[in-house]
Amino acid sequence: MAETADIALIGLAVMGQNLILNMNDHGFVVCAFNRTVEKVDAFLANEAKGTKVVGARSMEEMVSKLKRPKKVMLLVKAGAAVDAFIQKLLPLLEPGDIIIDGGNSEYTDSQRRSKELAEKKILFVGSGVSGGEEGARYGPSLMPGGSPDAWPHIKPIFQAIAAKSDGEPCCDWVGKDGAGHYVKMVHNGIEYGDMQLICEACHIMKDVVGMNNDEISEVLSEWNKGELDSFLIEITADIMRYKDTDGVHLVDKIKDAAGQKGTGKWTAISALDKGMPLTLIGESVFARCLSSLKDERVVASKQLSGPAKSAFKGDKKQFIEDLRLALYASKIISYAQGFMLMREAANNYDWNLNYGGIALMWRGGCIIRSVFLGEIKKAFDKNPTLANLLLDDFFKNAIHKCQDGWRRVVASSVMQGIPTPCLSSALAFYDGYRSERVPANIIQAQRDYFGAHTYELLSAPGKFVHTNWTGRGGQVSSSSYNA
Ligand code: 2AM
Repeated sequence: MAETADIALIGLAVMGQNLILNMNDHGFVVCAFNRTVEKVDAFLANEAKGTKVVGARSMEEMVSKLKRPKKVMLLVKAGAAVDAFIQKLLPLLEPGDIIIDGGNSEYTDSQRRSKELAEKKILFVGSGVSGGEEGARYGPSLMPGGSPDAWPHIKPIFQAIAAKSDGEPCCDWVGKDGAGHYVKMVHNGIEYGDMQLICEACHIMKDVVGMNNDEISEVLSEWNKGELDSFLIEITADIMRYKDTDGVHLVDKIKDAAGQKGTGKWTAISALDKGMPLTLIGESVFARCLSSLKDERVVASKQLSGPAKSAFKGDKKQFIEDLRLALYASKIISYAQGFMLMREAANNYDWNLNYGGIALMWRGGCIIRSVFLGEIKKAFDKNPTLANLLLDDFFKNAIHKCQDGWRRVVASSVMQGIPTPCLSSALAFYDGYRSERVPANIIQAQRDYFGAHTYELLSAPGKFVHTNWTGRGGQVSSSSYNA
């Protein structure tokens, strides 16, 4: 059998099919395979008709068609299906061959697979793929991580098919073992935050200012021309003006209970594990949880009261500008937190993450693509070891410019009883982060009071002491218990 294919792709659901067609467009020969083999025939006879795509009816046939080092990309359901295919591939591959998992895998699975396959001298890549079906077909954001030796072999294919931003591919090497899937997970967490922030802005326009859907849509379209220019603002402007066949806005007919597949939750869990204050993404996940308690909310809405509704009295134009500033500032906080989490993960797992490169990977192709990410790229280009995005001059000045309006918006929402978990927790984070002193000294005193956990004096760093606060109890401090 002639070894003619540049890469094999297993998994012919929409994402897999579209990635194959994208690779084909860029001159690569792809061998397609699927567990249900009939789908290979159907794909070749339909979507891939007239292309250079070849098919295989068995894994052996698929592997025999590949050039060396053989590259096999999996686009199958995350979890057991990936491990099952890896096990079937192992006897068919040789040292130096490459397995790429492009599914929505947990980064811990990619860490494990990297290690297991390295022992067998197979190069493993776990790659985040973002941009949905459209992205996969015409240019996704790709976040590959794993065995660095695999990168030179897959780089030409990955960078060719990726989205481009100012001519540069939205794809670069992220780091070893699970780094690619970790960065993709944080991307999804940030996506949760961005979506919730936009929802809160729409809610405020509707219930604080009293605007209708078309007016909200116009404001979003206007915002999309400036600093907030992004895919999610753009589609939300479309959503707010979209009318159903009966002329009624479709968005008002949709049940207000948000679904989730888990990547936002994984990001928040990882932040808790690593002790990083990822407050905005955490709130966005909990906001979805609260929304899904629809039945309980219906009951509570009839019993729990809030402030009386009042007509908007202020300067509407000024308030909408304040809201834009509040959204922008909160977004800066969310990304600053996301990069804090990635930095901590990099420290934990010994990843050498390229933060500017990550911003560029997210700049185009993916759901959170925005002009704003170009500014993040610039900040890390200027200072690759930047400790926190908030300390970059551009973002520092932006927050300073935004904060008065941001505070007015949060205050008005609180007074009107409109929930703004992300806008307001972002502000609380900002005020905490910029505080030299926070009241955690009282927590330390409380812990020492009830549990003899000891505390450190400002005047004697590193020395932990216990006080017998009541004169009762002993002088003994707790050393073994640390909950
Ligand atoms: P299928 O077409 O044979 O169902 C998305 O679901 C892709 O993952 C499809 O290509 C699907 O194959 C594949 N897939 C889902 N679960 C799988 C499993 N347990 N083993 C192998 N492939 C699986």
